[in-house]
Order: sequence, then C-alpha cells, then structure tokens
Amino acid sequence: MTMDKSLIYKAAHIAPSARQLAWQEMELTAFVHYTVNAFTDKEWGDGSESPSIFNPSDCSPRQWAEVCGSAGFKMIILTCKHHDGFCLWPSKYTEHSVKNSPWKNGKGDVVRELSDACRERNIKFGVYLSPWDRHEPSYGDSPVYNQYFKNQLTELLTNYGRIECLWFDGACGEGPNGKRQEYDWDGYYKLINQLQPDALISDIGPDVRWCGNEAGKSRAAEWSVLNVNKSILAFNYENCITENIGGRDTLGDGSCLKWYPAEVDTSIRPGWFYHRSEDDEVKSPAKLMDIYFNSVGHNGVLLLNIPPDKRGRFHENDVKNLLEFNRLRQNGCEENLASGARAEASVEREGFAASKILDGNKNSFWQTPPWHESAEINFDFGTPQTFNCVMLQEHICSGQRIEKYSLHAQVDGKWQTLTSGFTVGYKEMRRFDQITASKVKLVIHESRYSPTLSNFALYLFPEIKEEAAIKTETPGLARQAQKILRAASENLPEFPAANLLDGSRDTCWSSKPGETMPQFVQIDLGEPRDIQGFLMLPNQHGGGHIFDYEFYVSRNGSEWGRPVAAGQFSNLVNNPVYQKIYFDEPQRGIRFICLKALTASENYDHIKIADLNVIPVK
Ligand code: FUL
Repeated sequence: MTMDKSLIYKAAHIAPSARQLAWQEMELTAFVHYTVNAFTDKEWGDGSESPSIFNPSDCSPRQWAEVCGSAGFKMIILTCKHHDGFCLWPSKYTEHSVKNSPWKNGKGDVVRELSDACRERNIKFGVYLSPWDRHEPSYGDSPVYNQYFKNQLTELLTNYGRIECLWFDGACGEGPNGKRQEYDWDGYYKLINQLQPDALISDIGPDVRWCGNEAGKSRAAEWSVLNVNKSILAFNYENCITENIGGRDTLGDGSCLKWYPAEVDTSIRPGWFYHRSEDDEVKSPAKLMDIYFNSVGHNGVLLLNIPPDKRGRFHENDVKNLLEFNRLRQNGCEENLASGARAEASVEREGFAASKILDGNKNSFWQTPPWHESAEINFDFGTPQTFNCVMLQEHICSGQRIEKYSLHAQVDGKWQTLTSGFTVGYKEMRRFDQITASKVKLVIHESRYSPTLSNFALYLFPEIKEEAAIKTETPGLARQAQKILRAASENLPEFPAANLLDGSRDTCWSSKPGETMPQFVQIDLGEPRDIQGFLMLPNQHGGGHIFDYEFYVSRNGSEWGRPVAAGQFSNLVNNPVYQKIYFDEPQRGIRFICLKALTASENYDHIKIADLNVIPVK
C-alpha cells in the first residue's frame, strides 16, 4: 500500500462519536436568543443595560418549546448569557441577572422554565454562554474572569438536569479600555467533561464546527472528516471562509484527522434578537426550505434561531412560517417513491448487497469491495414514478467516503442527468425538475477506499411559490436623484462612492486604507425629503465594517448639527445583513445625509459599505 493509500484508508475510517451521531440524527435544532436586547432593540448589548428593563409581559418558554416541538425541532439552545453579560438565571456570581429585574419580582428563572418545558416535551436542552462579557468587571483580568465563567458553567451544568449541548461563540472583544481576555478553553472543556460527560460542545468546541457563515449556506463539498491541525478556535476562524476544507489535498499527513461535522446556524430574521422593524422580514417557508436543503440536506445540522419578542413569546409571523416550513418538509418526505424498487449494483462486497439500501434499516448498507472507488447502482421501480428530489445517506459509522456522484433517469430509453454533487455523508438531498421515470441510476464517480450507501429515497415535493425579495432591498427613494456629495476618500478606482447608490449588493465604496478615523460619506438626496431612518448594507465580500457610527442630516449641506442617530453596528463580520436604523423623531425637509464611521470592526484601517439609503416617512 502506498503512503497515499494509507492516508486515504485512514480518512475513510474516521467515524463519529456516539454523541456526534446522536446530534447529527437530530437534524433540526433551534436557537433562542433572548436578553435585554429584546428591550433595547440592539443586536449586541454593551453591558450597561439596567436589569430593570428586562420585563417581559408574558414570557412563555413553554410556547417556545411547543412551537419548536411542533415544527420538528429536537433541541433548543438558549442564550443563557449573551455578550451583554445579563444572566437569564439568578446566578449567585453577579447582580446582572433576572434576579434584579422586575420580571416575576426577581423570582423568575428563564433557564429553569425552558429546561422544564423542553423536558416535558421530550426536547433536548442546550446552553449558550457567551465568554465575551461586556458587563462583568473582571472581564480582561484573565484568571479571575475564567473562574467567574467556570462558576457560571458549574451553575448551569449542575442545577438544570441534563444539558445536551454547550454552545460557545469565539467573540473576544476588548472593552473600550483595551482589556484583552485570554479564555481558558481547555479548562472550560475539562469542567464540562467532568460535570456532564455526555454533553456535546459546539461551534468553538471539539465536537461540532461552525459552517463559516450565519446565512444558512454550506460548501459545495461538506466533509465531516477534517485535518484539524490547529486549535479549535483557530480552526473555526481561519478555515471558516475556506471552500475546500476536506478534499484529498487538505488531509495533511493524516495525524490530525478528526470527525468534525458542520452546523449551519442562522436566524429566522435578519438579526439574532427580536426587532419589531423586522416583523415583515421573517424568512419565508420557501427560504427556510432552501436553508433546510443546504444544511440537513447537505451533511449538516440546522440550528435555526427564533427570537422571542418583548412579551417573551415567539412572534406570530415566525410561528406561522415555521409551522408552514414543517408542513412543506413533511409533505415532501412523506413517501419514498423508490422504496419498492429493485436495486442492483455494478459491484458489491459479499454480505453488502444493494438490496440493503432499501430495506429501511439505517444500520444495514451496501458497500463495494476494498479499493473499488467507483460504482453504479440501478434502481428499477417496475412502474413509472414521478419525483423531483433525491435523498442519499452513507453509513457514516463506517466513515465518510463518497467524493463525487451523479443521478440519472431513463426517459424514452435514454439516460438523462438529473443532478450531480460531491459529498454525501450523513444525508444529501438534491432537488431537480419534476420527472417521471421507472429506472434511475446513481453513479458514484469517486470515493475513498470503498463507498457505502445505507439509504436512497426519491421524493415529490410540492411546488413552492417563490417569495418576493426582502422589502429592504427596494427601499425608499428614487436612486437616480441621489448623488454623493463628499466621501472621506474617493480615490480608489475600484471602490467609488457611487457604488453606494447603485443598488447592487456586490459593489462597495471603500475609504482609503490607512487614513485616520473618523471617516464619513455625505449624500445629496436631490430634493428635500421627510425621512425616519436610514438603511446600510455592509460590504458583502470581506471586512471593513463600521462599528461605532453617527448619522447626521442637513437641509443645506453645510449645517449638520448633532447626530440624529448614533450607536454601534453589531455582528457585521459574521452577519452582514441590512442595518435598518430609525431616528427617535422623523426628520423633515432633509436634503443631505452623512454617515460617519468613528471606529471599524476588527481594527480595520478603512471602511467599506455596499449600499446606503434612507427610509422615507410613510
Ligand atoms: C455571533 C454573535 O455575535 C451573535 O450575536 C449571535 O449570538 C451568533 C449566534 O453568534 O457570533
């Protein structure tokens, strides 16, 4: 066996642990982002919020569990503490928690209520605990804060029964005073392993990796066997934007290969927290189906966030779309139209006949003899079937192996290609135009060592009407009238300020690298307008995001007065969605606007914006 073969052999035999397998089989998991942000309308609280603002009028973790359960979700992960440091349980290590809020006279405990509600409904319960803490005074004083964090972990892992999952975000912001916290990841993991040895550790964790974006997307080839040759934190950050993170050329010498599957986390709304202004931007059932195919249907697990509103309930629009998504999904997967077929493979290993693919037993599977890395499997239904989706599953307990496949149907005696792809892994689902045929052929073109298949299904999904584009993409004013008045720098030919007004997501304006902050751009709206806010689409292709900003308006272009809006754009690096900012008061007769960047995220020395526009008074 050549060196290369032994590497491939090794990669083909890495398998999930019991908890990774149980997690993968859940398929659908839910996130619940709730904290003071629901009351301040922010995405990231800065830690200065008073606990007195946390006062949901009808907080119902039971509703969250009911809705998630009815929509087919198997686990709920709650933001017990987000970056603002506010604890949804009465932690004895801080005063910044529900115990000092008016909600239930300080006697409430959201973690208790949700964990109980989940248990009642047989839903698993997981915990998000943000290491980045913008309230806790010891943050930045590394050993002291690490102990604080471990104390909180201990509270959560010992007082609320079984915790299925710990979910960590890697954000490590410095306070304005420049404090830099060194997280003790190994110490956190060790504590978790001691207190709840079966708990899965996700995102910045050794069991499950981040898919690399918050938009519900996955890679063309999504591998669960990866060369994890650096720290978990570095791997998640540095490799998150790399397209090829599992191909043969990435396996190294094989010594760091690890089962490290992808989780696709995204929110049902543009933001992670509830904002009333996003009530009409809840992802449609069709969009949720796309995300489902991109995650569960592409060797991942979906972690979908639904943020409770000020009442403490999921908003009606979210509930409606979630339940409709569930209906579409269940209708589609109701009947495997291939279940009665005769399956024959071009090659099979003794004891692993092709008929095992359709026997309905996930533990029995077809396989080729060693080093037969390609094969064809023919399915003959006898009578014609009509379908528009295929579902494939490898026997991942043997390893992940398929590298390239295609699917064909015989129509009028001729083979026609329906779809093709790369990895399969736990589950691969592909949609194509509806077709009627009685013979289908799966070709495995390339694989590692010996491909397996434990399940094959054909489905007929009901046609889903395409939804209109999100409303914010066609905002307010006629763009023709607007023109750039002044921009901090205008001398980068590829990034002219005119890009701010062209309505395209893909072009952006950039200020010149190395210039000092603040930087700004001014726009002439062409004529006086009554406006109530502004829209900013961050750069869609990389960094340069504004963090602290001020927004000014003027009637004459020379007098600007005080800012009509000021704050921070949070989480643009991971989630660069439209930012919709409303002023406290509508501004009338405004002809000129100015967005000023005071600081940039990730210490960028320049800023980039894709689009800028105003929200007219209705
Ligand atoms: C991000 C956070 O900064 C967001 O607020 C959110 O919690 C998301 C799941 O992770 O990195």
